[in-house]
Amino acid sequence: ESIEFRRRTDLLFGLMDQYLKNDVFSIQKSIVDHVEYTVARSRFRFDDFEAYQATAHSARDRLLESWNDTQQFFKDRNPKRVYYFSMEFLMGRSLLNSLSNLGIKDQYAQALKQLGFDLEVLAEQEIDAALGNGGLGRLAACFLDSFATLDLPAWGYGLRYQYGLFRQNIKDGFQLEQPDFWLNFGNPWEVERVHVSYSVKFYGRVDEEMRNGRSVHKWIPGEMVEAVAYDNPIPGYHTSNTINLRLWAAKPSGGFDMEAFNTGDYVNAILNKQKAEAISSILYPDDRSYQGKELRLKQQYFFVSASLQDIVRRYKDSHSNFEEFSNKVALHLNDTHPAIAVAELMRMLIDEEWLEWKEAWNIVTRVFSLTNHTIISESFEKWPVELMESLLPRHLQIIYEINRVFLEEAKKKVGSDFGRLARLSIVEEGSVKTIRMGNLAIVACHSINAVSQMHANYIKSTLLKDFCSIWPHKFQSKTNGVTQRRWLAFGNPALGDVITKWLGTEAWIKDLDIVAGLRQHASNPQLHAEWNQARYQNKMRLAQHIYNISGIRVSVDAMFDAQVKRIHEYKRQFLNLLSIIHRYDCIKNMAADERKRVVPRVCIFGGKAPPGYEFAKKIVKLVHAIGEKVNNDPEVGDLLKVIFIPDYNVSVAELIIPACDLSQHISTPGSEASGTGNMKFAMNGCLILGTLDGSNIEIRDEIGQENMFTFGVVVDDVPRLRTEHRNFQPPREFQRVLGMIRDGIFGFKDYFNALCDAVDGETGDYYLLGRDFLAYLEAQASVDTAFVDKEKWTEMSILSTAGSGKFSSDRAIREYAEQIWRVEPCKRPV
Ligand code: 6GP
Repeated sequence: ESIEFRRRTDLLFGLMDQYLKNDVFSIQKSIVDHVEYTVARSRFRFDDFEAYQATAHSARDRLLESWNDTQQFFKDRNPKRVYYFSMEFLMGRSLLNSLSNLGIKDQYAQALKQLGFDLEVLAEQEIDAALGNGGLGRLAACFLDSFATLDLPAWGYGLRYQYGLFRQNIKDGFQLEQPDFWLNFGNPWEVERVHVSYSVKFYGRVDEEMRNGRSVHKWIPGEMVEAVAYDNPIPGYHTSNTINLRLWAAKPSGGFDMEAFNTGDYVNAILNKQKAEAISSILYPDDRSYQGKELRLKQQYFFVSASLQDIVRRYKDSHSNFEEFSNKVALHLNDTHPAIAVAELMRMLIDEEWLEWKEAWNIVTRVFSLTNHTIISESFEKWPVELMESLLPRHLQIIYEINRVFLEEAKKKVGSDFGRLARLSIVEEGSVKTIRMGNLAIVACHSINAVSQMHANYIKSTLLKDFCSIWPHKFQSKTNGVTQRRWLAFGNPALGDVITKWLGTEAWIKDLDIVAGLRQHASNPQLHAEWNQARYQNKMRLAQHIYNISGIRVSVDAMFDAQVKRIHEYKRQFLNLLSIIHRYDCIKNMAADERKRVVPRVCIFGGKAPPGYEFAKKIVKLVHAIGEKVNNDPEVGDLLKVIFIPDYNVSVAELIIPACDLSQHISTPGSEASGTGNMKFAMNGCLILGTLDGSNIEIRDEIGQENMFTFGVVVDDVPRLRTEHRNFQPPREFQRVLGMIRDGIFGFKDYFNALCDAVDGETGDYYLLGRDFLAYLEAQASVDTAFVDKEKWTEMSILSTAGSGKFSSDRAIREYAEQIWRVEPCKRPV
């Protein structure tokens, strides 16, 4: 047998080209081979899309080599691993990012050029992977990039939705949602692992029996669904590590439901099984509002259960008991969406691994940690007890027991302050009894972190106050960050080259703090020239895109001013629009020679409104209505343009962010937990107009107050100002612009009434637009003044980039690794 084994091994070695070669010729060969054998076209005739597919497959081959070796290396070393659980990963495109991280982009560009293709053009063929809504999902994607780049033994776990975030179509200025069936043309960036699959149970009943003098619970499920793994390799930058994002897809399970097959209703039995696939079919499109829908809880449990089974199996490969579990495993919950994992791990340890309650709880409380991403208490998920009892009967029992033990403990600390105990309780009494997933997670996690300093302070004194008073040590702040690779180095190569030249090194791509070195050159005219040249190129590219989608020509000499993000009342796109109306009104009332002094602006909006959110949808329409009026007014010309860029997503962001002079982050203080768009813009030398909310405050501290435009009320005053609303008389300017909307200057006047009522009606301007209006106009005026002084502006722009070192996700992930997960790098040698 051993001779046979040797013979086979020798044969395999002989067959293997140790590693794929990355010279131009080998790359060309691999691309045309994929054209012929994967895409199944003739190598003599293929179009851009087919060329993209073949190129992607060729890149994938290289990713897989690195992926296999990294996983094998992790297996051999067996370090503590961190598993990042997230319902959302907003990845965007992969081709350029993968090639750049692998360090083979130039070779690919050259290889394709000789074949008659342009890599950048092919890259545009790729459909975004939009498995997320916005902030939280994009943060998860940036974190994966940093995990890999920092050589951390990390895995991402999530759901492989068949429909990503809806596509936003605009018809007559209204948003229409269209399904994003992104897998239609196949997805070269994933590997289906048919053999990595687990059964996930739902419904049914729990039987209790005695075994060896101990009462044991047996969950008899009413439904079973298979979770099949799809692996997505995530390469790090300039490292040989490639980590894994494992997404689960639901498939009908075999072997179950046999009874149904005997009833004679064969066809319906099969159709019913087919319904299982619905679990992973669609991403819920409302960020931070939940509707208590059964399917959503099913999704959450489905991916959590499969992931934990996978993790426990991996652990058991090298351990015979659970003593080492918390030294080998860190489980991170990206918001409370995966919080059912707490109960599921308890269930597995007790019901399947026979641990005692105390032992199991000891493990659970050492492995879990949580990030909270929001300030609004409504977005803390709650599940009706009735729903949980039917879907996850055993988990409900476990949650009750966790709560009972916890409240006993809590009583020792807070005495019989029943109001407080009721707020701490995982179970909320009321007309509908619910399970508070936030409380469940907080009770179980050893660390709960906010996403900016301000967010941490704020929730500690509001939402989490009661918990904070009993467990102050559990709460931390980890300011968000973004990957400078996707968002600066690869997304804005023109500026990236200038930065590299002036710093004399590319090292900033892995260590963003180094960009501080630009400060010493901030007033150098030569740098100014190169800086503006790079930014000009980007503006041209965006102007072309705007022309392509709208037929509107914008002047690249105008200030490009963007507010791009999900549309929400608290983000105050409406405030921006009201100031645009004010600007328009001023221009209209000016004499011709006065107009010469107006600083021309292109106001750019982008963002999706949650499908059921009327307010946000009206905002989309209002942007279009104002644009329609302003853009066609010959008296206004280039002085003001209002542009809505439809279907804002990661790749559209990559186009907009490098091209803007100004970006707006103007939420009411105390409502944006952090924000990450602000960081991306600042890194790219775009100045920020913002309120003192979320991470704007830290950006100001890093970049300097003098290089930013801040305005408005401060967070501590917000509650008081809200209650004093009745005595507040909004300024004349504010009333005038609202009047213009109400009078139908932009048409659709009845339709927009609801927007105006929200800020000047009796119910009272909750987000304080009226309060902030004059301060905002003043800030806008100083933006204009600054823009006229080109030298000053360029210096501010350079200093923005120079001050953005802290906002790299590498810094954030390093802090998480050291202070929360206690995991260390595990770098595969080349
Ligand atoms: C967002 C926050 O709104 C944003 O401020 C933050 O930057 C981002 O998370 C990343 O931390 N929250 C969400 O996207 C969300 O769905 C439940 O919260």
